[in-house]
Amino acid sequence: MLQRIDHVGIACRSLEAAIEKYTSVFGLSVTSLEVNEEQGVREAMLSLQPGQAEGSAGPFGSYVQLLEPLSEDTPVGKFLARRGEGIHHIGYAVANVTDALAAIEAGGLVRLIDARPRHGSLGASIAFLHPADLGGVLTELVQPSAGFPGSPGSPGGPVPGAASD
Ligand code: MC0
Repeated sequence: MLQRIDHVGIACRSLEAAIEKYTSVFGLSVTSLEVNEEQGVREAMLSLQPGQAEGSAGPFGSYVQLLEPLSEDTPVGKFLARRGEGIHHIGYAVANVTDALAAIEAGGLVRLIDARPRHGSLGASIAFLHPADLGGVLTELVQPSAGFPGSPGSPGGPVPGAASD
């Protein structure tokens, strides 16, 4: 079911400072900068594929995702207050997030945070699984957008089956 690590989500207090560090120390480039109101974050995706032009990581790239909370009363804001900066979650690519959620729910071992897919970075369709059932690791399922950078179409468009509320 899990195909690869799509991204590692890192909670930070200042998105600009974190971007500066990851670009200057590691030479990473910023693929996207987005505000996700539903998730309460400003976030940047930095491609881990060296030597590629910005925005062209393609469907098999993986990313560092830097997350700054929009307010204290958000998942990342509460995480920062409780634990400080650090790894917030791991996102795994799946072929179909709706199917993956159904299979995990049927297995009965892990609670779903999201019963239905939601909108994520780069136009992906995403859903979270509860960290209490996965050894303390907040886990995200990621179905990359068909309009992923490097493939036909454009990122950020509507995600089939994604919840709008
Ligand atoms: C909280 N806890 C975590 C955690 N956040 N454990 C591991 N990893 C995390 N990231 C633990 C706390 O330590 C605490 O454990 C317990 O969960 C309750 O903490 P809380 O602060 O009271 O938080 P809750 O219960 O209100 O919510 C926790 C929950 C929430 C994981 C359900 O953060 C959530 O719904 N997260 C999914 C959405 C999300 O994280 N969005 C931001 C990234 P103890 O043992 O002390 O009780 S959005 C994103 O990344 C998008 C843009 C994308 O990738 O495309």
